[in-house]
Amino acid sequence: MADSTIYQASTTAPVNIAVVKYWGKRDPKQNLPTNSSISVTLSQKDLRTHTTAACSASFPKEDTLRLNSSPQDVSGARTQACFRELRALRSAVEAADHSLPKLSTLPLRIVSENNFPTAAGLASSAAGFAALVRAIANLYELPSSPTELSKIARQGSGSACRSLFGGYVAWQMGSKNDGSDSVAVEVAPASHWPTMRALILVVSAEKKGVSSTSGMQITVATSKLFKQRAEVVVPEHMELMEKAILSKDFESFATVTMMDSNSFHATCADTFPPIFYLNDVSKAAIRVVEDINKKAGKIIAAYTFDAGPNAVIYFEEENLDVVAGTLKAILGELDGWQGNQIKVQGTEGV
Ligand code: 2P0
Repeated sequence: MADSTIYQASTTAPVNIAVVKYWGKRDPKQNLPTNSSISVTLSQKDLRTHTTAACSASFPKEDTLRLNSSPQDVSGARTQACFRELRALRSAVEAADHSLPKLSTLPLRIVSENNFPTAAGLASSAAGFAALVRAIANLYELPSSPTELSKIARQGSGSACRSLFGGYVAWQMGSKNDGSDSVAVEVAPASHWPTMRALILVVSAEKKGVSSTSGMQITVATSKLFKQRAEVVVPEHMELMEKAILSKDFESFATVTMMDSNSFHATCADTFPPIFYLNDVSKAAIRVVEDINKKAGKIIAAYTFDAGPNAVIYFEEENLDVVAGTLKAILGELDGWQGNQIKVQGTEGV
């Protein structure tokens, strides 16, 4: 009789918001980027994916994935790459120890839930693939480090490699063609800078018009500004950002964050046909942050925007009232206003 044991493991993964942005692939198949990036991991209390991975000989033969109760297509190259690589690692472990159950040959059943709206453009693919990879790695009891797993999560979605760590995380672009050095590493744990906060302004919860994957491909192919960004601007921003984080220099952190967001959206506007992710409310948020900083006489808040109109505002806890209060007073009638402070996620529990 076939063994009907169900093996399973669960995990959660947080959302990360880049302060030096990933935009452009030198190898679209493996998600190898044209530049390095740095992100801040947000608290799982507010934004996270919870995933359970299970396998059993009693399951139907096909691998399955449900996200927020809806069946998802797992036949895409990205999900398949994650399944394949994790199975290969488990298979090597099984080959070294014949007493272990042969989980690598069993069908997988993955169940994921986000505690935030998937459609809101809040980096759901980053938390999603990070949770999927770590849940299966836990199920297979793989000894892999987060940096090792980041190589697999990267193939699911580039930004997912950074969600395997808490705190401040760099994705080193690497230079090898096989992707073995394109990995995420910790710059500093959240505990290094415990006063850092993020505030999310959901300007629009609609799905974005141009997906990141196709948008960045058109940028690489058509924008002349892009080369300057990838080769000159980002390397400079990476160096300044790492220094700002390590020395907890908020003004420098904020300046680079805002300039890098602006540089990324400038290359989007320089794409042909142009890509516009910011709308009038996004631009109003930029002006409010500028006013807050002008009134304070120093930089106490920083805006950043990904591939959509929603703003993430970074600030230090002591400035919560003035930053959140001013933004709310001017923009607070928005449907998706999320005025709660969001802490930076610690490494513990990640
Ligand atoms: C980032 N973004 O660094 C940048 C900033 C959007 C703007 O990473 O094609 O969903 O799956 O590798 O990771 C969004 O791109 O793209 C992204 P794929 P991904 O966070």
